[in-house]
Amino acid sequence: MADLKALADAVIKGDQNTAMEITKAALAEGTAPKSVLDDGLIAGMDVIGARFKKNEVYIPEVLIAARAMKMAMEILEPELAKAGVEPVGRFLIGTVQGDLHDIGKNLVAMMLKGAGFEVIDLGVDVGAEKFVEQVKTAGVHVVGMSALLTTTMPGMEKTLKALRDADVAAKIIVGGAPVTQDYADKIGADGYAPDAASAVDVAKSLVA
Ligand code: B1M
Repeated sequence: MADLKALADAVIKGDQNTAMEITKAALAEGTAPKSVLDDGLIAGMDVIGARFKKNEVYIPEVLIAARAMKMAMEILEPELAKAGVEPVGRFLIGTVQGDLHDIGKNLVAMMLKGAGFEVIDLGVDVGAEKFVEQVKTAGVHVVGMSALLTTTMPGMEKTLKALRDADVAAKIIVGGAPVTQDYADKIGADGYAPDAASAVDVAKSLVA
């Protein structure tokens, strides 16, 4: 019987080889792909997310854990698709127009994937029109916008207005170093998260 607790531990330690081996072994012996995902990989990333929030681990540990999860996911994904397992939700993310910072945005994307979301990453310098076009075509549940510059924050308000004007049902989350809950409230966002682990919590609550 595959040890999914050991799989979670391998993700927590960022041990990609062990994570891949256990994933392969679990599938070979008939463990349900959804169980490998929920009880192994996501369980491990949940622990990393909680520790990151409490400042018990830092960005490098999160990136290493996310990398181990990603490697195991490459083995697991085809089996999840065969089994018809749906993602928790579809999340569209991008850094707003004029802004080239992507380290935090990438971290948010990794943590969301770690929590079972399908993530569409539009990259950096994303204009309102592109957000709207993608939300309309990709069946998105949550839109996430990141900004690191006070000068690009108004791009969030502009994009949010364009999304509301386009009458899309997707919920909208904003974040990034200069962004605050007050600002999110002021522009009418559905959610704000100060860090990547909180972004996962907010996204989960919005799709629940
Ligand atoms: Co720039 N930069 N930068 N920069 N840069 C800052 C942001 C700055 C604070 C530095 C400073 O002056 N002290 C300052 C902004 C000042 C301001 O507006 N308040 C600044 C500036 C001015 C600039 C330029 C204008 C500099 C210039 O050219 N004169 C220029 C702008 C370029 C542009 O975007 N058009 C510029 C360029 C760059 C680099 C390209 C050199 C590089 C970016 C590389 C990259 O991202 N690929 C860079 C960097 C690295 C920084 C600092 C040093 C680090 C940012 C970072 O990655 N932090 C930064 C100073 C600092 O923060 N110490 C600075 C780590 C990252 C994990 O944190 O992105 O905050 P962060 O993400 C967090 C949370 O904010 C949150 O979760 C993450 C982790 O938990 N989060 C979200 C982020 N997005 C979220 C979305 C969510 C939810 C949570 O929901 C969707």
